[in-house]
Amino acid sequence: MTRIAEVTRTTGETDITVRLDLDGTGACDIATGVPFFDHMLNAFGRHGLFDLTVHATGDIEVDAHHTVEDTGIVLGQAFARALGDKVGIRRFADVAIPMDETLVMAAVDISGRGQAYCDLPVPCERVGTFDTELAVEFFYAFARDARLTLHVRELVGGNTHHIIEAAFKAAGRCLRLACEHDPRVHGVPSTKGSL
Ligand SMILES: [Mn+2]
Repeated sequence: MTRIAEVTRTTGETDITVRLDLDGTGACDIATGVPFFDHMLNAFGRHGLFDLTVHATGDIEVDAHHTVEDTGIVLGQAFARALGDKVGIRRFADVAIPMDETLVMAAVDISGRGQAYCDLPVPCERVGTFDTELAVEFFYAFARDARLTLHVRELVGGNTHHIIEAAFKAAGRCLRLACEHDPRVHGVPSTKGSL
């Protein structure tokens, strides 16, 4: 069974297409018009071992807010669709990713309830042209539309680029583990029988 989804969403502010293969090899084709965000989505896909295409055009002449948040929405929708009935998945995972002096953890439950909890303080307001407060906006939008529970927590922070990149790597790796099939799991991994 392939776990692939393609979602396109067009609004007055953004036009976004995401193609996702949960069982890929980390092959990414990312173009959002926001260079640091491209770097983050590449890290997410590469370390999640997802094949991920993200093509976004947005009103970045205003700022990157709509583009980043709406990409989170569309990527979340693609995850929910690709996961399908969730039969045989691990469901839970947690990882901590170091980047030199920085250490960020992510924990996920493919719960069916979309919610993110982020504690990701950063010393700088910008990395390149990227407003650093947008990182958590992405995670909130993504988790809501993927209908999963995501915690992202900075354990030790230093450089702002490192903190945000470690968060995206941790989220990607964590989602890989939670979405993967566990051969010992039969059916949907919930005592309720559905997620
Ligand atoms: Mn980097």
